Amino acid sequence: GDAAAAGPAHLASSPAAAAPVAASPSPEALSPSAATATDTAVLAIIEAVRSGGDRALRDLAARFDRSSPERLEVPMTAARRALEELEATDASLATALRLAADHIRVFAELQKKQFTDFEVKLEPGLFTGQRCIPVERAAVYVPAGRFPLISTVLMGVIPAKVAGVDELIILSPPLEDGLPDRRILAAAALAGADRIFAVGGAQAVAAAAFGTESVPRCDVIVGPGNKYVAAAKRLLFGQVGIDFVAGPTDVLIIADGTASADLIAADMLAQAEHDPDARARVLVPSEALAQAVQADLVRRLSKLGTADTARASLDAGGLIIIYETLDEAIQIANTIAPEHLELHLAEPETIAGRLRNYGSLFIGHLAAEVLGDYSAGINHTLPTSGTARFTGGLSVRHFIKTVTSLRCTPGSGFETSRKAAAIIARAEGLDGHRQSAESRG
Ligand code: HSO
Ligand code: ZN
Repeated sequence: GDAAAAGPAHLASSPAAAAPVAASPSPEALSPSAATATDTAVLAIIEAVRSGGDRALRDLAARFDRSSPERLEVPMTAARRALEELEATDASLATALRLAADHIRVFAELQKKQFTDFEVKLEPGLFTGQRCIPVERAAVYVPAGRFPLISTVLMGVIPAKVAGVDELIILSPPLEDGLPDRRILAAAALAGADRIFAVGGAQAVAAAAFGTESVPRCDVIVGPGNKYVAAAKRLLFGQVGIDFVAGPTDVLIIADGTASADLIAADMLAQAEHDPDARARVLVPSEALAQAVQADLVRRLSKLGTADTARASLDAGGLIIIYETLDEAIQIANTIAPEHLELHLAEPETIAGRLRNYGSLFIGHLAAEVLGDYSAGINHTLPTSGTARFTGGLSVRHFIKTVTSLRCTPGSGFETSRKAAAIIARAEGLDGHRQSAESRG
């Protein structure tokens, strides 16, 4: 099909004849190529934190954050006080957060049910088992750059606590007063976080990976962040577990003739306003709908509080693509592997089964991504930059290890397995293995 104009008309992105059917571009932080400038800077930060501990954290905060607090740990009493203040001063936000938290918790509890322990007798004398063990300590990184992502606290903390993590810590950059955003603190108390640290950036990831005098060493670190945070997670993976390496957020909408141009524009802008690097794209069946979306984008941009960022994003990579057949649209969606995939279709269920690469699927005209971002119960920490090809979003599974066990008793199954082991060991030339198996005869 043809690719129509990108972004609002007055932003004059080039109408490309060749449809951009390539996978989402890999941002620098995801690139496996040689060390980038970001990597080099982050490696220096990692090394500083590893060798310098708290002192390095304070130095780095003085360089990169809005303040450098002497005391890195924020007492939970401060978070509980922030929650009480929120209840008093903005009861509707407190109530909305509680409703969101309830939905996220119910959903996470259902996910948890899929993790079951078992031991099965494969053969007489041969018992194999699985146990699902939560990690001891996990960290949720909560960015506070462009916007304070209050909802990200709920999305990280609740699945971890439902998974059964003993200690869940939050890491978030300090504001001018040395504390993270009050609403982040309130959400942390509401979600059930155990400890909070006013530490941000790549240094926060390094602190949780190694441990410092103040910050305890964590087994897993999850959550979104800028390219420095993303690079730190990628570079420290192996030393510590991570959810995935997050890049800029993106949405793809598949529309048909029943779609509302205005709702498409609204949803594209809800994505574009996150970041100039955020990507909002729509697949439409007709030139007429493409023009209508274009017009609605322009109209909505003129009264959008975050228009500057949204316009920058649409200018850089907003796309309205005209498809010929729904099959083609499905193929494009599977190639792009969007973080969020919205189906503005009369009968979305008929194609849902053929879509395979996405972080979250939003089915039908009413299922706006923003409900998933905040309050519907599904997680908003999702694979970006085409990584939905190989992973889903944050869930209880990121906080649970599936470990296995073997128990043997005298019996025919034990005997045949033992003899097979000896034969395979001989073939591999591993004489010690063979002897270990044969010695049990
Ligand atoms: N769309 C973001 C999540 C978010 N939106 C947080 C608003 N707050 C990435 O999925
Ligand atoms: Zn969002």
